Amino acid sequence: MTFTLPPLPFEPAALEPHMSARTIEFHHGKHHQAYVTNLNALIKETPLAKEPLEEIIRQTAKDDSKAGVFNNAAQVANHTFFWQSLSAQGGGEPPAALAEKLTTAFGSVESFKEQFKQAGVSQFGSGWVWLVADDAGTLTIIKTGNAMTPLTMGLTPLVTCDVWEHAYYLDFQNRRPDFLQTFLDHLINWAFIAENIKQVKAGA
Ligand code: MN3
Repeated sequence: MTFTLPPLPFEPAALEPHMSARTIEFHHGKHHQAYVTNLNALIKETPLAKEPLEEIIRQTAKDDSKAGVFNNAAQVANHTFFWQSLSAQGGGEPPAALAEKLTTAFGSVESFKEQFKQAGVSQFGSGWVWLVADDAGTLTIIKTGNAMTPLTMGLTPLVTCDVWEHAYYLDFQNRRPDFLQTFLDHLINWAFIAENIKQVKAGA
């Protein structure tokens, strides 16, 4: 199949002043689009062209000869997930049931935010920071380099923040910690996390 750029789940200016329309337009319209275009070119007239996106990611994850396909396919999926991780109504306090789960896993909501920020700050170079669940429903924070995704690690992603420089350079220049703090305080989509927890096998 030919992949297309999924539309944003919000208007480009909806997240201002926390994330500018200019950042969103470049990030979605140029970067995310480029991954889609590259992926389509790489799988054209190959057996992978018949497969859904997640299957392409799984099939190419451990095959060095398919690194280009993996990187572009995973980046298509990672970005689609990232846009859903953001909300104009995001940030602030999580709903009570989710706050309880975060407190069980991390000690407190504040401690979750600190640990998530620290993981993002300490990711050397480009990558992603994730809240994930394992099959037992245990919540953990992980960071991944470049295009790497928890989908190939047997983990269910619950939320992500993109820490590639292109995600924040126009708004924050080199200040990745400030970008992560803004994500956690104003943009993180708690409702999306709560919805994703329901998909975990253990039911969390
Ligand atoms: Mn990006």
